[in-house]
Amino acid sequence: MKLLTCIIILTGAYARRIDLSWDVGYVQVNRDGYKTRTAIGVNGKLPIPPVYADEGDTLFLTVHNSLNHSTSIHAHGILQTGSNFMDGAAMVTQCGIPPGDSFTYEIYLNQTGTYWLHGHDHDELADGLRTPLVIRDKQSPYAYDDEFLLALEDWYDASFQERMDLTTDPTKPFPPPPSYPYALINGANANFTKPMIFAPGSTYRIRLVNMAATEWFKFSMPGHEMLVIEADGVYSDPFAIAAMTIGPGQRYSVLVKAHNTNNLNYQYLVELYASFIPHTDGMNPRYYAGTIRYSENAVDVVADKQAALGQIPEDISLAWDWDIQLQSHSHKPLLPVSRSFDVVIGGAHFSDGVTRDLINNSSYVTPMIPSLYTAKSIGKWAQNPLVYGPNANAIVVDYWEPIEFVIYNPSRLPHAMHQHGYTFQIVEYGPIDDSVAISQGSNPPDTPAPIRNCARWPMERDTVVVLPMQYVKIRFRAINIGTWLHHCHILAHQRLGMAMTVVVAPDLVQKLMPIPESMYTMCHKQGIKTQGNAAGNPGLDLTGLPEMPYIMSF
Ligand SMILES: *[C@@H]1O[C@H](CO)[C@@H](O)[C@H](O)[C@H]1NC(C)=O
Ligand SMILES: *[C@@H]1O[C@H](CO)[C@@H](O)[C@H](O)[C@H]1NC(C)=O
Ligand SMILES: *[C@@H]1O[C@H](CO)[C@@H](O)[C@H](O)[C@H]1NC(C)=O
Ligand SMILES: *[C@@H]1O[C@H](CO)[C@@H](O)[C@H](O)[C@H]1NC(C)=O
Ligand SMILES: *[C@@H]1O[C@H](CO)[C@@H](O)[C@H](O)[C@H]1NC(C)=O
Ligand SMILES: [Cu+2]
Repeated sequence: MKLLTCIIILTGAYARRIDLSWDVGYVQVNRDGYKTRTAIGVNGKLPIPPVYADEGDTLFLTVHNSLNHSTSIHAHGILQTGSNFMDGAAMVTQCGIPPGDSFTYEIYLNQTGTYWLHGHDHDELADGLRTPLVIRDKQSPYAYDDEFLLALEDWYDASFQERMDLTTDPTKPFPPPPSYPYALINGANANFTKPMIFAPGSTYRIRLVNMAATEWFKFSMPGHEMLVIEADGVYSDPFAIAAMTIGPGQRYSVLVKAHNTNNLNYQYLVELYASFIPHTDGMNPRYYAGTIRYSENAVDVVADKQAALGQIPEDISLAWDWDIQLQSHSHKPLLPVSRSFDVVIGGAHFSDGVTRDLINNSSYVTPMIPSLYTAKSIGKWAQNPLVYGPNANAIVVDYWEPIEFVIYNPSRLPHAMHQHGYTFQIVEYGPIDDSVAISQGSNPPDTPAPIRNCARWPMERDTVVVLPMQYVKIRFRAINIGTWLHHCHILAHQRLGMAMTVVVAPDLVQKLMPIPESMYTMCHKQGIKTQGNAAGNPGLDLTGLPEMPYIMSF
């Protein structure tokens, strides 16, 4: 009895239980000040309040589904060590929560930094189901007096499904006409965000989260020096930057020291843009300015947008490659490599008239059985990537194996590739081989990008931008067992197939990973099997999987 009390007190002192209850349902909202539309909110509201936690806390997130299709929640950047089944990727690690049902995620927050929670079923994040998750340190390596959070979103007139219908209708022109979303900061029109109040001489941590469905952001604080100290929950050595770029899914923290005087107020600048949308004044890029207020009576300095954001080159391939210069604060050495996998990302026109996205010439299709349940139930066959389905784009790796991906992008768009369950080291950026470009129907560039190597202590993060006609080399050690999605965080690309499954140590999944019975129940309620290969059959018998159209041209 005494011992038990003692344990309870000890854990109580160091870790907290955070209980959240989310009723996910439709809401009518005017978020940008221009249009009221149907969106997906929580407890009848949008935005969803950001979640703040402390290192070591456990988040119990009960999700009730009031939508008319299944839903799930993914904690983006949370490693889920040993708890792959709580990762929230629908049809990879669970069946979606059926309409009318509830499920409680138990998420152990043994990390610190800036993360986000978002829907991972039916692209619900694009319609509002997203909010930051901030995990404060017990002891931060950097001192600051206070912090601000800027949650960046893109917001459209139409729902994601309506926009996708235009993209995938073979009778409509491809690509569809450009859409010009507005930017939201902390849930409202980014020009009307609450001022950041600065006290003279204080140091602030500003957390930036790009929660956009498809777009990119630039950020600058003219008149103040920004020191990057975090990328995707990983601390870096301080890195001075005047203007920065943030891809979909990425997060940064910057430290900013306030001036010692309070006679001037300043602005911070945010630009939302997409390289593939024509530049049109006032539409793309969208420009926003927020206030850094020192005093009500101070003179407002209007920032010179061109001088600030103009420092970022218009050429996207020069604008997005600064993160390889970061060094991890932990100073972990570069990992060795046991196996290196080429990952060629791209797009192609298919025989049914639809243009899809690819990894290695294969467009991802969700299996009929969640991949984790296949790994768990299919015995020794789990080592064969084919059992996850020919379009799960699976690779199977061993426990503790240090693996490398060389992600080639022979396309004209940048992609933001996100790995579930891991942070990876960024090792090298460089030009793709001409042969890779030609095999995907692209012309090799006249001036190939130079090779850029990482610093001595490579930075780690969970989402990396792969520039057009370039490759990115990443490495991680496969210490986290389960089935982990690797995909582009531009949601339209993910939906169109730019995804693959990294299966880590299925033998250990079978031995060690318990799957809560309530998760299987959610499948059975929807008529989804929980055993067998991607088609729910034994071994390699994949009969029953839908037939995929074939590639007509790249
Ligand atoms: C689901 O709800 C949305 C939003 O109210 C609506 O647009 C859609 O038609 C509904 N779908 C079905 C199948 O009822
Ligand atoms: C928490 O993370 C640290 C590494 O950051 C690890 O050493 C430790 O084992 C983890 N604790 C648990 C309970 O998983
Ligand atoms: C935001 O305000 C700036 C001026 O500070 C203006 O140039 C810009 O057009 C505004 N953006 C939008 C989308 O209204
Ligand atoms: C992609 O294809 C290349 C070349 O066939 C192969 O080496 C690589 O392992 C494949 N990658 C994946 C992720 O399957
Ligand atoms: C994709 O298909 C093209 C055309 O058949 C081929 O040249 C190329 O090697 C394939 N790429 C991969 C990664 O398999
Ligand atoms: Cu993409």
